[in-house]
Amino acid sequence: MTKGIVMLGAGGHAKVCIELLQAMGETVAYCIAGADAPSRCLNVPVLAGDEQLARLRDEGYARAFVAIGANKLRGRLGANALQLGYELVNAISPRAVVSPSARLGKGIAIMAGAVVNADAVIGDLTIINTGATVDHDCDIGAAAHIAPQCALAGNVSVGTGSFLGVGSKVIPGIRIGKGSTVGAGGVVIRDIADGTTAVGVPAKPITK
Ligand code: JB3
Repeated sequence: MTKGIVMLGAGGHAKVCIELLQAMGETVAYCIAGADAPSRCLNVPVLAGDEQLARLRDEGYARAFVAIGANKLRGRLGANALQLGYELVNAISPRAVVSPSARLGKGIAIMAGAVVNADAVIGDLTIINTGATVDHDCDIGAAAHIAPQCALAGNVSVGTGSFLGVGSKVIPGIRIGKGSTVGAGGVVIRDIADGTTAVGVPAKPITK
């Protein structure tokens, strides 16, 4: 009997990812959270402290999923799980539309209503959130977060660890650097450099 998935995180994002995995027919055995851990997350028991990850690995658990919205922390915890010998699974809603030619990394979340179109590339540990659309030939880096209802036209690239806030729109061919943020509702019509926050319609840099 294959042991269930070990999930890192026990907050709102974890609730959504538990339901994604259960809809895929998977079992989430435990959530591992920080010091503020609740006793359960939906119907899953919660353990406190990341040292539990190694203990569970020793007990034979081999598959993990990082369900934490903070990009840097998700990236770090994902690397830690891989180092311990876990395989990172993907959580993809049966109600998402993912092109057969799209190339998906590991530890990815694709929520209900999301669309990932032809030849798009989605990096490890990235979130394509509820109803977001990533069109043909987009290249989304690792540990990025495309928030709900974002719309990326064709050939858009988003760097590692970047965050596109809810409802952001990006015109074709735009390059958004790594570690950058687009504020909610931003309309991106020019490239955004690494480590930059841009807001508004059209989106303009407010910090570098
Ligand atoms: O915007 C949407 C639709 N979802 C957001 C999501 C993408 O990000 C959501 O609204 C939140 O903004 C955020 O969800 P998340 O990450 O679940 O946030 P929160 O509810 O604050 O839960 C954070 C979880 O991470 C808690 O269970 C913490 O205990 C846990 N945590 C924090 N640090 C940690 C650590 N867990 C582990 N294992 N290790 C840590 O170092």
